[in-house]
Amino acid sequence: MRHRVVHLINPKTDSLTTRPQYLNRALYSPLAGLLAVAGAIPRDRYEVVLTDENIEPIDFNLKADLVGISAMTSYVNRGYEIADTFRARGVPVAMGGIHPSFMPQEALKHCDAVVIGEAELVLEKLLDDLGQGQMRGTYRADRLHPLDGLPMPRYELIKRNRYVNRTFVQTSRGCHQGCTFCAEPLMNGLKIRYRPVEEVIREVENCGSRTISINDADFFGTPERPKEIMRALKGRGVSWQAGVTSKLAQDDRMLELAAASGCTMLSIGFESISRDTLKSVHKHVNRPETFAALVEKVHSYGIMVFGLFMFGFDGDDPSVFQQTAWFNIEADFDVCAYSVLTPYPGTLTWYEMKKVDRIISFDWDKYDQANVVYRPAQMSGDALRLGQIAAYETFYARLSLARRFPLRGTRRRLQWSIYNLFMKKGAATDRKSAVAEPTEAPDVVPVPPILPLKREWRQAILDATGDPGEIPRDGTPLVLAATHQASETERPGQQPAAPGAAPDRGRHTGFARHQPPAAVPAGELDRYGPAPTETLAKADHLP
Ligand code: B12
Ligand code: SF4
Repeated sequence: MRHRVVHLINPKTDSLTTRPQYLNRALYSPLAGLLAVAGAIPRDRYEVVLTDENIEPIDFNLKADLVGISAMTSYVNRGYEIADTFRARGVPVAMGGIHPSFMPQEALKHCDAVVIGEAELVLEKLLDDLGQGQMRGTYRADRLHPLDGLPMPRYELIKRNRYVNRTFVQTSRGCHQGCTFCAEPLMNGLKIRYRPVEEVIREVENCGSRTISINDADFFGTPERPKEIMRALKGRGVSWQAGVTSKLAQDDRMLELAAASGCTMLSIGFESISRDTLKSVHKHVNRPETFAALVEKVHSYGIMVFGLFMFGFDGDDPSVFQQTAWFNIEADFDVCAYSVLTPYPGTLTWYEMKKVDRIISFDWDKYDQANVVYRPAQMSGDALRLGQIAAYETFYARLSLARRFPLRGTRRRLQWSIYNLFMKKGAATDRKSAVAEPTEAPDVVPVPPILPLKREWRQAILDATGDPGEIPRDGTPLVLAATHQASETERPGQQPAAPGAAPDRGRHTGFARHQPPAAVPAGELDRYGPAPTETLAKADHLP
C-alpha cells in the first residue's frame, strides 16, 4: 500500500529569535510542536515531510494527502495564506499550535480542521477521519496527556546544519505561576505534568545531539523533580540550557546539580525590575532585590543567565528602558531580550485590554513583541517602541559587551559570544515602525483551551466570550457549544451535524461563534481598575 504523505509546515515569521542568521544558521529551530506531531503520526502508514519556511521555501507542488500547519500568533496570517493556497489545490489542511488553539473558529475559515491544545490524544481520530474524507471542524482531547509514553519527536526530520539550537527536549508541561500575559497555563494547565525520567533520558540519548535545550515552561518548577532529571543527566556528556523561574534558581543544591550535569545557561523570565509591576501581572515569584545576587550566584557555578524582560506594563514610565538596561549591565547579565508587552489573544491581558478598548491593532503579524499593538498607560506607543530599541542598543553596545565578557570563571565564552552576536544583530535589524496601524477587531472572540481557576479571571473570560452559563469550578476545559459549527468553512459536499446532535466532547467539537464584547470608551479605563494581583489556587486543571 502506498504511504500517505503528511506535509508539516512552520510558516515564516520575522521574529528576533529566528530572523537573524549567521553562517546560514538561525539561532533556534521553532519546531518542537511539529516534531511532536510528526512523532505521533504512525510511521507504517504515513511519510512525513517537514518544512520550516524560516530557512527554506515551501514546495507547493509536493503531492501530500494532508498539510499540517503550526502557528503562533505572529505567523498565523502567513499560515492562513499557506493553508488557502493548499486548499485551493484540493489538499486538506489541518492547523494546530497556540493561536489556532485559542481561535479555532478564525482558523477554520482557512483550513479544514483545527487541533485545540495537545495533539497526541486526537491525531489518530483526525487521521481516521482524513482517511474517510471526513476530517473537519475542531479536535480536542477530553483530558490533558499524562505525559507517560509520549511518542519520540522526529528529530531526524530537522535540517540540522541550519540552526544553532536544534534539539528541544520537554521534561514537563504546565506552569505553577499563571502570569496574566502568558498563554502557558491556559494551554497546558497550572499543574506541572512530568514525563518519566527514563523516557526523558531515552530521548536525550536518541535525539542525535549532545547540546540540548530543555523546552519546559519552568524546568525548576518544583524542588525535587528537576534534581532527578539532572542526576540522570550527569556523566552523559550532554550540555544543556533551560527556561526556569527565579525562585528555585537560588537553590545551591539545584545549581550544583545543574552545573555537574552539563548546564551552560538558564533563561529566566525576570520581566521587570519593579516589584509592584511584577505583582500587578501576577509574577509574584520574582523579587527584583534578589536579581543581581542571583546572577552572581548562577555565575559562580559557571552557568550563564539569559534575562527576559518586558516593557509596556501599566507601571512602566519612560525611565524604565535605561534603568533596566543599566541594571542588567551592572548586574552582569550574559544575554538579555527585551519584549514589548503583547496582549496575546485569550490571555488575561487580552481580556483586560479589550474590555477597556486599549488594543489598537488586531493585525496578528504585529503580535511579535516588537510592535506596539495597544495603548500603553504611561507613555505613547512610539516612546515604548523607541525605548525598547534604546534598551537593546545600551545593553549590546560595544563598551557593555567588553565590560560583560566573561574573562574570569568557567562560563563558556564561545556560547556567550554566539548569543550576544545573534541578539545584537537581531535587535539592530529590527527597525519596525513604532506603533501598529489601527485595524478592525476580529469577529470571533478567543477562548482559552483551559479556564483559569481564579474566579474573577474566569468571569472576565466568560463575560468576554458572551457565555451566560454557570462557571465550571473544577478546572474542566471549557466547551461552550459542542455541536459542529462550520457553516462558513464547510467544503462542498460536507454536511454540518444535525442541530441538537449529541456532542462527542472527547474528540470532535466546535465552539459556537461568539459576539465580541462591546468596546468600553478609553476614558473609562480607571473604572475597570488595576490588574488582579491575588494568588491563584495551586489546584489541578485536569478534568
Ligand atoms: C520553548 C518556547 C520557545 C522556544 C522554542 C519554540 C518552539 N516552537 O519550538 C523559542 C525560544 C525559540 C521561542 C521563541 C518564541 N516564542 Co516561545 N514559547 C516556548 C514555550 C515555553 C514552549 C513551546 C513548546 O515547545 N512547546 C512544546 C510543544 C510540543 O507544544 P506545542 O508547540 O504547543 O505543540 C503541541 C500542540 O500545540 C499541537 N500542535 C502544534 N502545532 C501543530 C500543528 C498541527 C498541524 C497539529 C495538528 C497540532 C499542532 O501539538 C503539539 C503536541 O501536543 C511556549 C509556551 C507554550 N505553552 O506553548 C512559548 C510561546 C509559544 N512562545 C511565545 C512567543 C511570543 C515567542 C516569540 C515570539 C518570542 C519573541 N519575542 O521572539 C518567539 C517566536 C519564535 C518563533 N519563530 O517561533 C508565546 C506565543 C504566544 C502566541 N499566542 O503566539 C508562548 C505561548 C509563550 C507566551 N508568552 O505565552 N519560544
Ligand atoms: S512563569 Fe513563565 S511560563 Fe509560567 S506563567 Fe509566567 S510567563 Fe508563563
